[in-house]
Amino acid sequence: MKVYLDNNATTMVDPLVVEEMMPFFSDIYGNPNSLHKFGTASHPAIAKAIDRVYKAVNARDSDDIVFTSCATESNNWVLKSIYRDYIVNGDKNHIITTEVEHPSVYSACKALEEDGVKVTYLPVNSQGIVEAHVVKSFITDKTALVSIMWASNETGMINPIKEIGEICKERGVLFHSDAVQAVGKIPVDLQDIHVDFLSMSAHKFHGPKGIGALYIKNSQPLSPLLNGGEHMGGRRSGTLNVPYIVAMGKAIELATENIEEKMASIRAKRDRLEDALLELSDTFVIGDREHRTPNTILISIKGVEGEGMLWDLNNGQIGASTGSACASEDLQANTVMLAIGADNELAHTGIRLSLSRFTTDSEIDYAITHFKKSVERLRAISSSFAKVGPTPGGESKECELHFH
Ligand code: C6P
Repeated sequence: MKVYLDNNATTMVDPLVVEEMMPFFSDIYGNPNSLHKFGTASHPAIAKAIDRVYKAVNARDSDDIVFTSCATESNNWVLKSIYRDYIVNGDKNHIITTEVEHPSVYSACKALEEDGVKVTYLPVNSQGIVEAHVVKSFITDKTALVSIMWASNETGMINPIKEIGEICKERGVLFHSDAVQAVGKIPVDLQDIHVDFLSMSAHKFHGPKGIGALYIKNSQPLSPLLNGGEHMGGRRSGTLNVPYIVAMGKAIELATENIEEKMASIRAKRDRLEDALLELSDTFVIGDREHRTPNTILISIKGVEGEGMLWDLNNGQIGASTGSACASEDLQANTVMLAIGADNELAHTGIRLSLSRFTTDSEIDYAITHFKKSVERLRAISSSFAKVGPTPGGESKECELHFH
């Protein structure tokens, strides 16, 4: 059996999504900006996709949605254009974000610091959540933007976006949320929650990689990141990727219809997996379940290095991760675990398990059995390595490993 538990990194494309996008490769392939029928034939499908996206997040208007190539682009667009519009060409100089953002926000902020922008990286509490009162205390008259992720890709912890949105509105500060790990996993209602800009990515909810969107409240002015033709009203130049746009529309509709039911089914499987893994000694999960996306577990297993565990799981046909996929090649410690105060050694024990609506009960059974065996095996190996060989008196001595 193969078990894919890395759905926060990416998801399988739903076959219904593939079916819907296929005609737009070889049948309806014209450039939508062309005036002939080959081009205009795709217009209804593009309009339908925009409608599906704006309705899925309960935005007010279809004009508020702009398609991009991915959430990395959406995030960079907001940060770099706010810099240009409000800092270079305005009287602001400050951006607030967090220590635990995805690199597409965090590294973009680091780059803006090199251009002279003052950036505050807010800490998180012991659950990995950014507290609203902390956001409030750092806003000044010079703050141009607050950028805080809706839910963490590493822990699944959900930030108090509604409260933060209210604070930003009250203080007249623009608010961006990277909602890549929220859209399609939990309800996102943009008429209930105040957000000026919101980033989404189709491959996190069973759409293809390489297509994302940016919600721009009331289509407010935001200078383009890419200069070029008049695509998407001149807001995002580049020939429209029609098959992927169609796919994103279908994927978001499928992910968000009856979302409460889908969440309950995923949560039941996640909780069963989590309960079983917590039966192992010296294990803990970051963050409570109440404030977590229903598909995610970030678990730490004392005495077991995350990378070793991944390797062992991989041998058993189970795909998991130690955290963000884009940081995993560097064998970095888990950034959220470091941010909540774990030492480097502990932060290397994190394993992220993330389910999807396609995860089955028998896959969970298989994962539980294999995971427990892996932990036993790896703990046995690490305790034999931790033994200092026989002393002249013939005794063995256990080395103390340092854990909090
Ligand atoms: N996180 C993970 O393993 P793209 O691929 O550019 O559409 O999305 C980037 C992105 C932005 N924000 C968040 C919160 C994300 O989780 C991701 C993608 C993957 O966690 C790959 S690094």
